[in-house]
Amino acid sequence: MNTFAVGDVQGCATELERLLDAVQFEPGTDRLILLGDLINRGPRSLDTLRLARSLGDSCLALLGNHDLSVLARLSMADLGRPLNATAQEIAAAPDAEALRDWLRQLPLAIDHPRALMIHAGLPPQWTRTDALRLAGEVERALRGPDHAEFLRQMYGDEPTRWSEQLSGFERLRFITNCLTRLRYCRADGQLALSEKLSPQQTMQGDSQAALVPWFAMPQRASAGERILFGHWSTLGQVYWPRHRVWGLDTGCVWGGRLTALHLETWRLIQAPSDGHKKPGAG
Ligand SMILES: [Mn+2]
Repeated sequence: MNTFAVGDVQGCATELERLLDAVQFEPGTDRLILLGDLINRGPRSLDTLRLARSLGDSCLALLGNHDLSVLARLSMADLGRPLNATAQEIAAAPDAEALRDWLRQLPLAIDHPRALMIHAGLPPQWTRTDALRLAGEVERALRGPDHAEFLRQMYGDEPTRWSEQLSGFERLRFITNCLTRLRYCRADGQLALSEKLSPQQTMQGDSQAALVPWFAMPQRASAGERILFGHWSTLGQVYWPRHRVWGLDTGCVWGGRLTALHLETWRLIQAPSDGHKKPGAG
């Protein structure tokens, strides 16, 4: 059995098919793990969802911020809010309900023997066990009867500091923001959710000096754990040996590459992008 963890596909189904061909992926024998942001931005979101779902137990997938955003839009459309192009395409499909239900039961963290897997990041206070337990709280909310209300309450950058005392939607929002959106923390351990630049860029300006990539935070409680994540296409480097983390979003939808990590050998396999979006185009 071969296990391949793949970074953000973002609707680039053609590149995903190319990558699966390149590794001679055998459904039923091999396993594909998608690190979130399966959809949005790219040209073939619906096909990406259908492909992932059609693989059954041979595909595990994480929820990313884009997947959650489409779920939220589909949910808010019931209130008359407009859909974006991806949500529209999914809503109009004959298998829309099945795809939406499939998305809604995806996890926010995967406890794999070879690594902890998340879409974005962890705050410095959480251990691996914390991350899995707290991801479970959001997963239960998404699968439960109040999922539409959770999706409506999900947006926002507050609170910025973790406390086990947080409760209700504030607690769920903090957990969701870490696992699906986080790139940087401030030196005092608060989340800095609006920062998207690469570490090289943030180190150039004084105003950004206090920002630290989440995985480089001193005394991070999850230090020592091997962690795989996506979400950060401007990172500029896949493997960070000092921190034992792999950032597998290599910007396929921006004209970069789609990257797979073979977990049995730690070998990287990449498929070139057909080139879809210019950075800044949404
Ligand atoms: Mn993302």
